Amino acid sequence: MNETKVDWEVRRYEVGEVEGIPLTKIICDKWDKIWAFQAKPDDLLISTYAKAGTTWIQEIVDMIQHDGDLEKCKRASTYERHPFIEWVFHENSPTGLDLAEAMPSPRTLKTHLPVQLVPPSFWEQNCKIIYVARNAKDNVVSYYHFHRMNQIMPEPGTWEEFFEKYVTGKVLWGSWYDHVKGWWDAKDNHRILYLFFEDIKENPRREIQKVLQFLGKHLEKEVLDKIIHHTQFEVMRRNPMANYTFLPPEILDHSISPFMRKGTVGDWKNYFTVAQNERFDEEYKQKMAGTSLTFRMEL
Ligand code: PPS
Repeated sequence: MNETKVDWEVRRYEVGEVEGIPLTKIICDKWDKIWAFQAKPDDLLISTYAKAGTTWIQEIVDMIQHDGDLEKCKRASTYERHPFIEWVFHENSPTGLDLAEAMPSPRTLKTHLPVQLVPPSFWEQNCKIIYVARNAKDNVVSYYHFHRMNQIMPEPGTWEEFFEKYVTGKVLWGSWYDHVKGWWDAKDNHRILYLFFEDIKENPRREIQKVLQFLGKHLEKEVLDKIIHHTQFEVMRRNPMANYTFLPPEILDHSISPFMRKGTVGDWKNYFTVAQNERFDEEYKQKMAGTSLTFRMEL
């Protein structure tokens, strides 16, 4: 990937806001262009709150689109295969928009934007969208470790400090609660397949079949078996085109915490204190009151 060869400027991002949602300042500065992004009817958008299983579903979708052809899926890194529409590394590297605009159709794109910030052309063009949600407790643990290893994310502080920022929505891309609920409501009016990390973990075959159906594809059992194998945690962890070792170590320091860290459900139990868990459950009840959306925190 060419832009990895540029002189990376490694410093932690400043944070700004778009309509009350914390985003990196460099994204806020380019917001008008991002909002004006022109989606095409055959674009597929993969949307998630950060650390909800984005890379996992990206690999599953890519394998499906390429009929299980491993070599084709190794043609480029996750970042290049599926442009991250709102992302801006720094001034001198191509933005997610640049990569998307340079890509021939049909394109598969990635976003972490809350539903109200998705560029309107995606709705106008009636694009298909796959959303993956992950339970908040595992999500916050994963996000914390990602901030530790990613040298350009804002400083996470201690686990206790990060936990507070997360539950109050003061992290990049904003409140987990608003994100998962906003997309949940949107699925009733748009072409959105809403999946759960926990379900994919529990039964990848069943969930991949949902993706196949949504994409209008049929694959032979052997191909499906191959996709299930190739997209399991242990295999993806060793795939240099999917495990984020393709970014320079100055940015992602896997020795602090690997990008492919554990890939499990219930790891939060190793981090939440009893007091944090009580506080979390109390707040969770209030914030999730009135929604039909439910999560499993363990399998
Ligand atoms: S990002 O930076 O937002 O795109 O990160 P994202 O890919 O959404 O989330 C990373 C977490 O997903 C886990 N992961 C997987 N789990 C199970 N199986 C597979 N194949 C898989 N691929 C990625 C990854 O390990 C991160 O979770 P944690 O809990 O930190 O391990």
